Amino acid sequence: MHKSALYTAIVLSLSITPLTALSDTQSAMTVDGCWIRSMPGNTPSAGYFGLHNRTDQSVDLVGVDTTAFGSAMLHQTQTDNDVKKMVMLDKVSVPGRSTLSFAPNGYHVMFENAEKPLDNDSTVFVNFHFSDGEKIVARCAIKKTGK
Ligand SMILES: [Cu+2]
Repeated sequence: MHKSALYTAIVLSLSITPLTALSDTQSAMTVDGCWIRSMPGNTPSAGYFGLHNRTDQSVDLVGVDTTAFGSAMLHQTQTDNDVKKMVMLDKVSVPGRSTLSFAPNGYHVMFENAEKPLDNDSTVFVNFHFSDGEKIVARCAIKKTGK
C-alpha cells in the first residue's frame, strides 16, 4: 500500500472512533455500540454495549456514571427456576484479548432517576471506570430496541 493511502486509512479509522468512544484509541479498553433503552417516565432503563480488552491481563469494569441519570448500577439478569431476576454486581471482568457483551437477558447497566426525560434517538455521555484506573467516555444512543 502507498504511504499516503495508508495514512488516509489510519485517519479514517481514527475519525470513526469518536462516535462510540472518545478516549485515546491506544487505551487498554474500548466501549462500543452503547445504547440505552428508552422508557416512559422515570422507569429504570437498561444500557447495553460491548467491552473490548486489548491487553493480555483481565480488566474489570468497576463502575459507570453519567450526568443524565442519578444512578447507574452493574446488573446481571439471571434465570433461577424459570424466574428471571436481576443481581447487582460490584464489577464485571473482561478477560485479556477478549470482548464481553452487555446485552438483553445478561449483563447490563441499570440507569435510574433520569435528570430529564430522554428523547428517542438522542445521545448521552457515559463514563466507564476500569480497575486499571482508566476512564472511557462513550456516547450512548437512546433507543427503543438494539436494532
Ligand atoms: Cu437491571
